[in-house]
Amino acid sequence: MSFRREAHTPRGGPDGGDGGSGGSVWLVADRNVASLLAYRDHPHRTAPNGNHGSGNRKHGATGADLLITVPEGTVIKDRDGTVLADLVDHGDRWLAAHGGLGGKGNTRFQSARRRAPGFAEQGEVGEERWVWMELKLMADVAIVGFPNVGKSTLISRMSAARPKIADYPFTTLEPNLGVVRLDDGFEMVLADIPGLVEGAAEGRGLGHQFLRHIERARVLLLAIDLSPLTEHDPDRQVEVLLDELGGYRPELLDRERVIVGTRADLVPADAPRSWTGGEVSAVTGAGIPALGGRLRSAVERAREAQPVPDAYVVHRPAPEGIRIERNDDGSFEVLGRDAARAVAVNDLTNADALDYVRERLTALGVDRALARSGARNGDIVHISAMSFEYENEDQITLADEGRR
Ligand SMILES: Nc1nc2c(ncn2[C@@H]2O[C@H](COP(=O)(O)OP(=O)(O)OP(=O)(O)O)[C@@H](O)[C@H]2O)c(=O)[nH]1
Ligand SMILES: [Mg+2]
Repeated sequence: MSFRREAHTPRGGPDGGDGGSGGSVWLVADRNVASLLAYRDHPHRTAPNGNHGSGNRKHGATGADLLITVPEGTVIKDRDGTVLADLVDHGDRWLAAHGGLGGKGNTRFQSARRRAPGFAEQGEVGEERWVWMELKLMADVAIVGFPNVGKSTLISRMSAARPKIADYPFTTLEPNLGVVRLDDGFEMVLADIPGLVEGAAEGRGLGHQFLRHIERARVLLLAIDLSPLTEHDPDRQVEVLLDELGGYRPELLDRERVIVGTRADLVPADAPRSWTGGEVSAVTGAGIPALGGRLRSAVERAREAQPVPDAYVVHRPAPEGIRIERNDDGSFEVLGRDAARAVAVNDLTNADALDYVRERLTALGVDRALARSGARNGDIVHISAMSFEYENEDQITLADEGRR
């Protein structure tokens, strides 16, 4: 609230500008985010307030929207499990909490009857809510290899996943997922899947069941056993694996791929070595950082190459109009954004302000709605932080007529 003050105009008119609206909080799907871990550590996110309006009809600046990124495939639910939004593809966004509208400056309340409004509208309180986020994981990298080559050991070394590890084939019967987090915060999801055998494409071993899980991965990591314990030498393993992948779906051969030799510590120091594909030992940790770097590059390439789908905004219908509820103590509650705004003036001891509130509530039909809900003269009515006694002139008239 402000009035113009100049030396030669002692009683200047109102000149308070509007307050700026608060920023909203949006959740945005981003394919470069792989987990919701950041929200476990920092669950509270707040968009900035708008600024106050000021004299000289200056409007306050709007608070910037806060865009927070979540992985593709994040499902958003409320407390009771109702799905609010499903952010499937890169760019999909959902308005999680609406910033409050800025209040109108006193300039806006000037009228023929109200020359010098001595009140201004309060800014609306921004929305505040808890949401539950759940991630339907999609693997960036699927680890493909013969049984018992150390796939599960590798994922347990690179992520927090703790799959069963044992020295026999087909220890892993279901895919295991793990989030790999590099030092600079880069994240990718690794999938450890059951071992593949020759003839898998025709259904041998765990066959199609596991190949299905590979289909959606962006990058294939071929884990090739370098240890002398294996049936096929490394080059033959690569050959068979590629044959099986191609036999199942030829396009899998066009997928980004990284090849790495595993169990490198089991190779005798004096053995002749022909393998040049890079190697790791999940036991000693040798080669693990380098493998992380190679996978990262491949994942980044694959994410970039993926077409950006048409992003869409997930809408939720805004509550409209006003609603009346009865409290346990018999008082009435008037709910609804418009009603709350009508009473949000900064000074309710100001007669002009009260006049304005009355006008607005009547225009919104609050009187009629209260009457329909059975309000009687003298009942207490709450709107936001304001309370008043219900008083309906029609009722009084009716009562008077009744007595006559
Ligand atoms: N020395 C050594 N042993 C390893 C290494 N990685 C895995 N192993 C051992 O190799 C065996 C098989 O490891 P897993 O990780 O279960 O192999 P897998 O490829 O997941 O096997 P399946 O799930 O059956 O397909 C276990 O006994 C591991 O301890 C390694 O880098 N060095
Ligand atoms: Mg395994």
